[in-house]
Amino acid sequence: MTDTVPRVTPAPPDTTGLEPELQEAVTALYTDGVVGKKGAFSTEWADQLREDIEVAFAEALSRPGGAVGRGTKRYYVEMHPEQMRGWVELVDHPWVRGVCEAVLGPDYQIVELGFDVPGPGAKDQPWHRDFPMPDETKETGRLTSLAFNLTAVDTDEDMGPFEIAPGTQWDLPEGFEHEMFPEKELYPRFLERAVRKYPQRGDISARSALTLHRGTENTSQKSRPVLVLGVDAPGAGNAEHHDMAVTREFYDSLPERITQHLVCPVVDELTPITQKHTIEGLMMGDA
Ligand SMILES: O=C(O)CCC(=O)C(=O)O
Repeated sequence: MTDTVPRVTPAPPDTTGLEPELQEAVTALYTDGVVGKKGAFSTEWADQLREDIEVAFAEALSRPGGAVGRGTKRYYVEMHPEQMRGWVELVDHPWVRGVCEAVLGPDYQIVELGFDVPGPGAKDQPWHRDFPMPDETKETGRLTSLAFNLTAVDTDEDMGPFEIAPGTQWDLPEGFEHEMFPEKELYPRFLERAVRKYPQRGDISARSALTLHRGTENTSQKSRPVLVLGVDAPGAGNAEHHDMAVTREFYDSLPERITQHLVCPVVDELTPITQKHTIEGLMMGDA
């Protein structure tokens, strides 16, 4: 495939000495912009994740501003680590830790925990980035953040799978509304490259949120809840867009190798998160 659009020249970090699986992950993130690890967790672990998402989703829907629309029959909810029983295992998973460190450096910061719920009847989203390309990426060719996704259910063809256009993390945002939403004239470029993903319970993926992607039409009767863990390199600035917090008791129970990556407030009591109104909501419409 030829590249006719202006792009950033990628400058991947040195991976000498890393184990092959991590070298491959870094290469994939700098080429395709997405990489997966199958069966990182058990199906029971993923079922527990689904239960926790269901509880958090019901709670979020029960109050104003608890969930934000991301298009027809789609919601996004941000939550606190303590609302998910498997959070410690997730952030302590050797592949998650290894990929974060290899791509974002030893001082990476865990900044976001949330989930998307595309329900029955969800439509194709517009192709998008989750935020504009940071100047550092434009100027240096380095990725400064990662999004990890974990599906809470096995993904079937008719459930509106996640679709991604490999390599497009480097496209300069020319003709992108709000630097995140490419004009429709650019869609053929993404459709030509598009890959649909069918993750199963226990699988993890990591991607650059700059790689153009979208949720597709869900024609089934099933929801497809998917967890998002957002991680930054120091200075990437995404923490300020999130409201994640932990209690003192929880914080004190964590090993230092986890707390060293937490930049969120440590509080006496957790407050339910009111979702921020984002450009994504504006562009994708209400649920
Ligand atoms: O459907 C998905 O898996 C992702 C949805 C998404 O990208 C979004 O809501 O911003």
